Amino acid sequence: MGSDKEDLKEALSSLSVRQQRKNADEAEKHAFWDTQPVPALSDDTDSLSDTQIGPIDPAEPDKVRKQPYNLPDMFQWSDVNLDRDEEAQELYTLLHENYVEDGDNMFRFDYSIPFLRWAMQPPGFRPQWHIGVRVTQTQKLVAFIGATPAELYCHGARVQASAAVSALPSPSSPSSSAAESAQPAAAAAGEEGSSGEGDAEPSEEVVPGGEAGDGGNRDSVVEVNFLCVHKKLRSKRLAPVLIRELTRRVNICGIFQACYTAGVVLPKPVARSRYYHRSLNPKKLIEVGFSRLAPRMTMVRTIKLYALPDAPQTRGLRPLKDADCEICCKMLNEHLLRFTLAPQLSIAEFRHWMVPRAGVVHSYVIEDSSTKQVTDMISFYALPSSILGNDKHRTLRAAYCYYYFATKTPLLALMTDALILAKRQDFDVFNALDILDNEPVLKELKFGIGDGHLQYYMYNWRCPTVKSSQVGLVLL
Ligand code: MYA
Repeated sequence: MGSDKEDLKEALSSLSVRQQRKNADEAEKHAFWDTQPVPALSDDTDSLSDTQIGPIDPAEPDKVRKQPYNLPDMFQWSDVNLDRDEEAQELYTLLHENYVEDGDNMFRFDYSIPFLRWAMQPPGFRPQWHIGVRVTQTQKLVAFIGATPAELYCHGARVQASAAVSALPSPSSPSSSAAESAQPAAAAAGEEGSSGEGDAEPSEEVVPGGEAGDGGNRDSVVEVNFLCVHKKLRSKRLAPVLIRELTRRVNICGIFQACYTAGVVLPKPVARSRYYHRSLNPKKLIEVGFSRLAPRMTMVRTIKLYALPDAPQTRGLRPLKDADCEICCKMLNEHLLRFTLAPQLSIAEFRHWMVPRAGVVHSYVIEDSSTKQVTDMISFYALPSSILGNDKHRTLRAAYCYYYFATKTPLLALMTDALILAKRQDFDVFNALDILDNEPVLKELKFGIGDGHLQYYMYNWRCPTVKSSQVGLVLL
């Protein structure tokens, strides 16, 4: 017995040595990220004082490189024009075949074309931030990275290059004049775009926030997404070139900060969140290996366990419509101000992100029958995954919890209705992160914790870490 204990002790201590070594290796080996304005994994960001929160590198518009970065010989830059059906289809195919998979390579995100257009063409989007890489000889699209503008607040400060205007907007004016008038340094300096030499053709006109729809340059950051390199071109250091080129094109437009999420751990997460999953169609989820039958449970009992009412339970629930946008934008912004890391939306952005689009985003409000006022809102988006190597089922239909606010209806009731609505629209599973006010409600509603973690990152912004329950930002 004694020697068993000793063995266990030794095994545990060698495990912890190995873990320490692994951590040290992870902390050391980032040939690309160690050159970027991001905190190192070993940096103690939590002891930063308020005055230390802000850009890591100052914005230096004059120093922004004018020419595109060089790609290896066989490749060329090629912006993807999502308005053209052929190009949207090419991007769809690249992602469908090569984008994010789960840890066991059983599922791969399958963003639809309407979803990609929605995700990448919000108000103020810049076509030159939809960066593709093609094989010169065949013109095949083999890599991509995308960015969209946003206005982001973190630890009470507006995330932006210039310290001039950084206070939180007042709750009564969600799209505050402070935010509207902020001008990132390079935009003010009128940095000129250039398509440079060689194979690139980006036309980088400088129109700071001109297309935002409600005036002024509100963009403080870009949200980066859809970084993808074809499976056959992995580990050839193409990703760092894509990231550098995107950074250059964003800097040219006067923006020097970004945020992004990833399943991998890189220097250095600002927040770490976890996925939770609520079975809507447990039989299919078990058949495809997404979930397992719990010990001592039969399929019949499992189906019963996850059964939901046929219709939403909250009186006054209806789809959000265009006329709701102004007031709902204000209410959502107010709600988001409660979180340490969260965006503020203009009305145009709210309209873009929240007005229902079939098969893409589903948003509902609760309207008080006597006052006709909207009191609550809930939404989810549709992001299916391809099921890899299953003969019976090809697609996992997943709904993802999106933005909401609740002033009258308990969140538990709102989220229950979201589950009912998602089930009614034939989704197999409802996913949510443990961000916003989600966590206590998820536990009540029979969500199970997944194995996936999602890290939140900021580029060129130093600040203390944020608890997942203080994250109010949902990236698609
Ligand atoms: S997250 C989704 C990412 N996409 C996928 O997971 C799809 C499947 N995987 C792939 O397509 C490839 O494996 C990718 C890497 C493209 C991910 N974010 O070219 P490489 C670093 C950032 O040899 P590959 C999303 O879209 C890695 O640590 N960096 O590797 C948000 C290493 O650097 P270092 C990543 O496997 C994207 C280097 O790349 C990621 O062929 C936000 C290796 O390069 C990752 N997810 O290709 C991007 N994965 O040596 C950052 C690996 O230092 C935006 N790496 O460890 C930053 C802000 C930019 C704008 C700033 C404006 C101001």
